[in-house]
Amino acid sequence: MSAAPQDSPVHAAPALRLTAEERAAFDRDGFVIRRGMVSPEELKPLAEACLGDPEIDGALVGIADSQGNMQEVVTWTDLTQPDMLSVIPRMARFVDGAEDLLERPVYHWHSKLSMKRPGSAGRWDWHQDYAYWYFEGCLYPDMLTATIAVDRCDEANGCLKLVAGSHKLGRIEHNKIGMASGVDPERLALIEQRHRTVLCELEAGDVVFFHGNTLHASGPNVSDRPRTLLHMSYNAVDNSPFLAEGQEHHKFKPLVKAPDDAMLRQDWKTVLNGQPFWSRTGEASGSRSTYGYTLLRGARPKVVASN
Ligand SMILES: O=C(O)CCC(=O)C(=O)O
Repeated sequence: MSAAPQDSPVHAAPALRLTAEERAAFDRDGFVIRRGMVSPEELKPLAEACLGDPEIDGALVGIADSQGNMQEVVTWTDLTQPDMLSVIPRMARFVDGAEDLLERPVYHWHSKLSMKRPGSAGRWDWHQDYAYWYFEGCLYPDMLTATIAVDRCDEANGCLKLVAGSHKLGRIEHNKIGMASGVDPERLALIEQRHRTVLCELEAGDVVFFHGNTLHASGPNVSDRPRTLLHMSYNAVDNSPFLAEGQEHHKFKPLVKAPDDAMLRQDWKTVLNGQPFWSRTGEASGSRSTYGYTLLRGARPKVVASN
């Protein structure tokens, strides 16, 4: 992997920059969708890797939704590895998009592959991401996520749902709901009377940028197709967590942008097996995080080749 030369700052190609209209839509709705931001050719290695290794090197963990059904994710913060998953979140089009929307420099907060197997019942209950990031020490909600649809996502396989304009509600209290946590259903019903809920149906390669306070959820996968989203979250550089302990992985670290042809050139040494995932930190199945999420199945220990 080659880092960008210091004397030639990397910027997304003009065609990949968000337009003034797109930035206005994000300010109004709390999200904006850019169709085809990743071409089929660019997406191929990631899509193939996810299909070929749906356990993501054994690191995928199962988390309960409010009703105790499992959804599966793997999360990472470090982007210094020679691995595909360290390169994609550094690509200029996503970083520039985040900076254009937040109107200041950003760094990588964390990324996640969120996977729903065919016929899986797990859903994401309604929540704002900043409701959790607040407790991780960020003073401002100036954070967002750029999500790449790795597969086509529609209602049947559990696409994202977003409440337009909900980022203007500020941070909403989240409570424990069953085995998970989320927005109080009574408050949600009132919000839904005033705001439009949008089914975020995406073709593979479409990207949605959504604000840290935008309410979102997703349903079960009742189809015979997998549903994989790559969520890449960014924080404003001046909003690094103030907590002295426990948030070292989320503190500001300079982000070296990768050129926009990195996916085309497959500018990595390993695909899915070089990344230090959080899920390897060994929480016990059945444990409940401070946020109210219950871990149903931990990651498998990493198999180290012996020779
Ligand atoms: O992937 C999804 O359906 C939603 C994931 C999500 O909301 C989250 O990770 O906070």
